[in-house]
Amino acid sequence: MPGVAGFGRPGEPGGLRAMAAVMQVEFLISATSAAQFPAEPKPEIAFLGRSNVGKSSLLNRLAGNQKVAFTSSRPGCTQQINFFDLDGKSRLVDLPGYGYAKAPEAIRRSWAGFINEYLQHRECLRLCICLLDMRRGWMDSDRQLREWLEFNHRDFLVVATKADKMRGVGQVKQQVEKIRSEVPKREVIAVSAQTGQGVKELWQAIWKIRTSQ
Ligand SMILES: Nc1nc2c(ncn2[C@@H]2O[C@H](COP(=O)(O)OP(=O)(O)OP(=O)(O)O)[C@@H](O)[C@H]2O)c(=O)[nH]1
Ligand SMILES: [Mg+2]
Repeated sequence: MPGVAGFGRPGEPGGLRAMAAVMQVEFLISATSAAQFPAEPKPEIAFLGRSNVGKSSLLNRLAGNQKVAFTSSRPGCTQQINFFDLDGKSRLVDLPGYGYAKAPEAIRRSWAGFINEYLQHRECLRLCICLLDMRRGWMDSDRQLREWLEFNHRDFLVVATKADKMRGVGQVKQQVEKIRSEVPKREVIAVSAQTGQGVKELWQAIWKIRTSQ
């Protein structure tokens, strides 16, 4: 069932709200190898981050709180690359998380293989959304990913998740500044899949990519 991407309260002004009312997010395919990636080239926006950081939950929130992607409190929930159609014009891509130490070695190696294949060779990948748990900030595996993206000239922005777990606005600001200090030239957006905080800003960033083609 497609999710209608929505945010904001009735009566809120602005084109973004109108845009949200017409954007459809619909599951397309779960891929475990490059051969299964959708063939038709459309701009793709990928969600990257450690296991359990909240990639799939954020995608559901973007889809107007519909359960288009599976989520779990157990790390390692997403084990395929999941493609979602965005209004027939672009795609959202939910990737398995990294840094899940308990996953068997063979599984970790196979994930690394096809994630690498996707990130390295996918020509229609336009934007990587790198998620960090706001409580933890940058961890070594996140830094490795960041360096890899920079080296490979992949465009990315940083999203700090689970803002609702902070003690108020002051702590959110403090954590975001700490995260931003390592990427001063990048956009950093604080979000909560639970409350919807930051979803509008994230849609704006995605919209820019979709319309810059
Ligand atoms: N409080 C709170 N919990 C969240 C938020 N986002 C995700 N969670 C919880 O964090 C856990 C992991 O969420 P997922 O969305 O499955 O995480 P993921 O990054 O997709 O994980 P993998 O698929 O294992 O890589 C779940 O228990 C979610 O309910 C948030 O914004 N606030
Ligand atoms: Mg997931």
